[in-house]
Amino acid sequence: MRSSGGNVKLVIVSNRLPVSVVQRDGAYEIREAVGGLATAVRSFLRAVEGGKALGLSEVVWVGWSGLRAEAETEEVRGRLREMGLVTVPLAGEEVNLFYEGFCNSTLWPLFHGLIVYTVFEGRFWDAYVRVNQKFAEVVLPLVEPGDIVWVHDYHLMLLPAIIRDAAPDAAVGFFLHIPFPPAEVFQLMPPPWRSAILDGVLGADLVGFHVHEYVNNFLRSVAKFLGYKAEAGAVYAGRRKVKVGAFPISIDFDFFYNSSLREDVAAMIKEFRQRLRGLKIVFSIDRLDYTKGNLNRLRAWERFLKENPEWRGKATFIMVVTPSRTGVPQYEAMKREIEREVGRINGELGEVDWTPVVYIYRFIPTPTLLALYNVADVALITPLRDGMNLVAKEYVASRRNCTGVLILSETAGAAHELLQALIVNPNDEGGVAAAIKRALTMSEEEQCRRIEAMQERIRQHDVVRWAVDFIHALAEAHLEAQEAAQP
Ligand code: GDG
Repeated sequence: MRSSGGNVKLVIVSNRLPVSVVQRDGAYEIREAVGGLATAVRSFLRAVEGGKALGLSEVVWVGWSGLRAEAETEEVRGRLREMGLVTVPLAGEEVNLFYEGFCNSTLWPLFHGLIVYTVFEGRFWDAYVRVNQKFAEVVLPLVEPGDIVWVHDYHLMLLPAIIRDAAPDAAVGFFLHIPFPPAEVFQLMPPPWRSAILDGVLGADLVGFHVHEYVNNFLRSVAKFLGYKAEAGAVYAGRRKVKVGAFPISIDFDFFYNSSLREDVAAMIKEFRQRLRGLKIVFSIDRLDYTKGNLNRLRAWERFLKENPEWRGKATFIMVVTPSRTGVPQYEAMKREIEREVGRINGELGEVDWTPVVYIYRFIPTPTLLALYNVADVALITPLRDGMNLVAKEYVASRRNCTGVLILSETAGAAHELLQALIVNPNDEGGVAAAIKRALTMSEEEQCRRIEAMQERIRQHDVVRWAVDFIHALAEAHLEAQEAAQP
């Protein structure tokens, strides 16, 4: 990699661009995309002034726009290009088989350990191979020797090896935003696919995961299924050495910490407080997804209210669910089940002047989200499994007044860092109900002690540190690999 102040370009590659393009009444609207990856990488780029602060000459982001290829016009491509975004057009069939198929019906559930949801279909795999190749065809013409290519997430696990073969002088990094499962779970994947996936990822100079547990799972799979030597943060693949490490993703701490100082947010906080009339607020927000544990959460809330009737009328659970992956059948079914449960609980326990669960199913604007983080007395974050979970960090960072309690699943990556949260098992209904009670009755002194300690952790390990640490480690790994390749 060229050293500093030069003309090193950073090419970020992810399945989705950080914007969504939607077609409405013949016109195209470009909106910010929801989701952890887009939020994190966008915050990092904002903080480093689009890469200038790191001495990068240019940052280009390659991904799918969300439009079917048929609908993507030259005008849209031009508008995106001006924003540094290059699209990979996907045809309707590819969206079905690659995105909704292999990505969201095979890799997503398997990697989260939800084996019963996992579908293994040859035509999904074939589409995965084709689309990874298609991404390579868009990425490769942009890459010059010395550039950095940073490939993100489970949609593109074959891409690092394709890029390495065609552009050996580029530094290639891969980061997985979801858990890497234990080898016994990964073993369920048909052998030719699982070997191709591991070899694909190992095309990178550096492979990053959120926490050590995923690093170890990956190293075990590599040793078990490929027979490579894998130890102490590295894989020896023939003559190549690939570095593997933990890089916990994070948030723009100051953005959340300072949110209550913003006029628009402050006004909304005041309005919410008036409208909520002293009710204690328990809050959660997630994309609609079976990994996020909304049903378990609702049942734990119900159990809390049944076991502690004195809290009825005094606390409300605001559960925001953001539409996501609307084309995958399990998601539609889960939405219906959440709606049924919310209706049942409100019907059984509600009063004319009190609703046990306030359920919001739509995307909420960022200022509203910031205001909700500020008014929530408790954040109830109970995914069944989650790579990291940025919402937990955002809530903690928003609590400038040093109050608030975070209840967090032990099965979220964030639990490895946010040690002062009330840690629960999402399937332990009684344990979650007890944690809610403990949170609602915790002294302000204890709340502050816990919040401060967690804020310190996030302040020190923010999103810029995540990305900069990764990019520096990548530069080093690439240099080492180049030296090792010298005859
Ligand atoms: C994946 C991994 C990992 C959500 N709804 C709204 C909204 N959001 C924002 C949140 C947060 C982000 O989206 C969600 O991030 P998470 O990390 O919680 O979850 P995933 O989308 O599943 O992300 C995850 C992450 O990648 C990063 O590596 O942590 O484990 O699954 O920033 O605030 N934002 C607004 N309105 C919404 O309605 N404004």
